[in-house]
Amino acid sequence: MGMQNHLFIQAAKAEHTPRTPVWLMRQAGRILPEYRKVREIAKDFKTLVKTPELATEVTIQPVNILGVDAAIIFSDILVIPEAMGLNYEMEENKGPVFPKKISSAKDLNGLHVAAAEELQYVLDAITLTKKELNGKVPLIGFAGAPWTIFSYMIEGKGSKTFSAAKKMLYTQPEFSHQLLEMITQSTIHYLKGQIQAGADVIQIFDSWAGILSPAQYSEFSLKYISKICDAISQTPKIVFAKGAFFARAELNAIKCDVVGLDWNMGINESRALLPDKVLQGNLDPCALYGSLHDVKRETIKMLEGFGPYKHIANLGHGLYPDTEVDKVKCFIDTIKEYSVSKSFASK
Ligand code: 1CP
Repeated sequence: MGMQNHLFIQAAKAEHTPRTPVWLMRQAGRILPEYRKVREIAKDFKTLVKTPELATEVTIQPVNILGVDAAIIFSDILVIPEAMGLNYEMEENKGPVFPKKISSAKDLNGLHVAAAEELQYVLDAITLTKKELNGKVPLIGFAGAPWTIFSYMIEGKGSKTFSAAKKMLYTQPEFSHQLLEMITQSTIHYLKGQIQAGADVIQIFDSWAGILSPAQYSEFSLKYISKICDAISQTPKIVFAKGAFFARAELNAIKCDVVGLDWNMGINESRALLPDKVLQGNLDPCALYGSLHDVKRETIKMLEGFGPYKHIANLGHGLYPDTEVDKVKCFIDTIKEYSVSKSFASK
């Protein structure tokens, strides 16, 4: 089955493309009224994630409605702790909560390294999505970075400071490494399973990278992301480490193809620190609150900053839920039109 739109995969492999490809983090399930309809049918988030037909439907919605150049499988990063033995609940309008959390080494007794088959519902959703996409655009598989997953397992929910998780790094470093290693091995199994099921590219989300010091980041996060990248060679890999501006030189040295930038990371500076990587990003999601005129101007500014080569257009973090659909379309259309009008192919 041939792929009709390879722009995203080509760009992820640092090949020249006729225009810059675009997709958005959190493009499924945040802003589309069509999503909310499916969500109502499913009743709750976890049922939606665990029903391949419904997960497939919401994965494909942004491809058809917004015209993005890649789909990302509808799931959550927190399926990994659940597969390891730590169940999560998704509270309406609040986010994830773990009824039990990990507080000490003895809690590791209830956990195991997950096998890919324990997340068969995600793998089935990937297989079905690939079939339904029928080669229209590539499909991105994903997982949380071990540090970000660790943070939720220790805190039991989201946090502004993640101070309980950080306390663990300071007070129980050995135990922290033990748990991070279990998450890493589970994630390797899971991502390999996703690739076998049909994922064309994988992205690792380190959403809470920016709350660690540079030294802690190397020791407790990057080391494990690097292990995952070393273990996976079948597809291009994207690493998005939100807030880890201080780790860009080190990110250049790990075995990934693409590095996601947030809006605090300057483009020229990032090019200099990441000469071997394709860059993804990095418009501030809040820029989409502006008028259509403003969105267009900010998007063009971003495109001019990156230039035509080694760039995948995206936001600097996930879309916010109250973003208007026409602003998102304007962002996407501006990228598609701009690239063509500038004859990127001749560069
Ligand atoms: O009921 C609902 O619809 C709940 C909202 C929701 C959705 C749609 C959550 C709860 N997760 C998701 C899906 C999701 N999560 C995807 C699907 C594909 C896509 O649209 O991109 C992806 C890639 C994620 C990844 C995810 N989940 C991250 C990493 C990306 C990021 O934004 O930093 C994180 C940190 C989570 C945890 C999570 N899940 C949901 C919420 C509200 C949160 C954040 C909680 C917090 O602030 O700590």
